[in-house]
Amino acid sequence: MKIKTTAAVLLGFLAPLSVVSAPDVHPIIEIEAGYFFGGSENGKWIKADQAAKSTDKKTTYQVYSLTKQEGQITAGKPKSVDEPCPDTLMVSLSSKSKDGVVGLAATWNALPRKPVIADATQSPCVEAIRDFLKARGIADPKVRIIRILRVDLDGGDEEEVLISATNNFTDDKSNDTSAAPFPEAPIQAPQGGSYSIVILRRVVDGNVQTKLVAGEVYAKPDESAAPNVYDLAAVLDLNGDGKLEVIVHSFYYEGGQTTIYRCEPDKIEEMLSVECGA
Ligand SMILES: [Ca+2]
Ligand SMILES: [Ca+2]
Repeated sequence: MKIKTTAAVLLGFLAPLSVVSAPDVHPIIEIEAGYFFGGSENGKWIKADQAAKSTDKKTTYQVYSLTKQEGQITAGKPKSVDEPCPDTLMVSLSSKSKDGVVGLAATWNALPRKPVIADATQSPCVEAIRDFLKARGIADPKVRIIRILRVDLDGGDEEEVLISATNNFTDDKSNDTSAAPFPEAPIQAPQGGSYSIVILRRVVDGNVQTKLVAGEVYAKPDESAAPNVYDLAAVLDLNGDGKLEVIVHSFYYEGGQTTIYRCEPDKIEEMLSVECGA
């Protein structure tokens, strides 16, 4: 009887210490390989090595694809990928997810406004890509749009438009402006006129503004370059501030990278990124 009382008193005394040490970090993972981006805490972005310290042994992530929530997945604590990328952290996932792109351990809805995949032959978008490439030095651009996504990123009145376009003149025979199949990363150095870009169009002060989120444009051939293909992977609110970030996946013939961009009207900035390549 006496021993029991002592134990209870001791536990009551120790309990508050463990509660104080639990931080409110919301980790983010890439689903395909299990790479660990880091996370956010009260809306602030936390880098991977820092966020990994406050991740539990077992974490439940909400899985999101390009257009919807795909259920949940659990994962262990992040560990180094080791060779060839010891600086990248990864988790082992409880199951596979076919369409899942990003996992987020948080209670807020990361898709408060659903993106809509639009017809990739829309002429204002084709014109916008043509003008963008001309301004980057390609005299007669061969416009090849892969995807057009409409979504209100900031929760204002206007919808924004995201466009991914890639033309590396590889051997698929799709014509200039039709919805092209998803391209492979070429092994050859880029020809002049090659590009792979993700563009954001939004209305700012009554005018349509066109900005590069990520990509590469080769006005001239470049023998030293291994061209990357850039794809619009997801559009999610990953830090809980109500604004959607744009997630871009890029890859070349022996590696890849996935990056979370914050897209404000005045500035597009990289927040967190994971990568691995040979
Ligand atoms: Ca908007
Ligand atoms: Ca956000």
